[in-house]
Amino acid sequence: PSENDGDTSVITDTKPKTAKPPMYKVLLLNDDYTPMEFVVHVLERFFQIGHAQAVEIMLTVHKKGMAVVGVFSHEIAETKVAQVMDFARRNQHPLQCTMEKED
Ligand code: TYC
Repeated sequence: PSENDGDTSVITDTKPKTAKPPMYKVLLLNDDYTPMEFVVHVLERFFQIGHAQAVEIMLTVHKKGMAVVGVFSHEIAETKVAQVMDFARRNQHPLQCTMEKED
């Protein structure tokens, strides 16, 4: 058309070529038996969290029942959960770690 009046064919919507992959929260759960120092050690060792922040997160879990310790790709989150669960079991502590898809 020589004029563009009323032309509704102009495309303004763009489709992303690559969708961003979903991210997963890794959660640490409270229990009555796992020593506080063990939880702090887990946070330092598997999540590269500094001592002061590790103590803070551990106390949040202790008081509130759970806390998000990090957000990762599905593969990394699965690895973290497996590492924590294996380390807890090997040390005979009931510490539970799980993952949940982010909204
Ligand atoms: N509640 C535990 C205690 O009093 C400490 C604890 C904190 C356990 C965090 C698990 O994810 C946890 N010894």
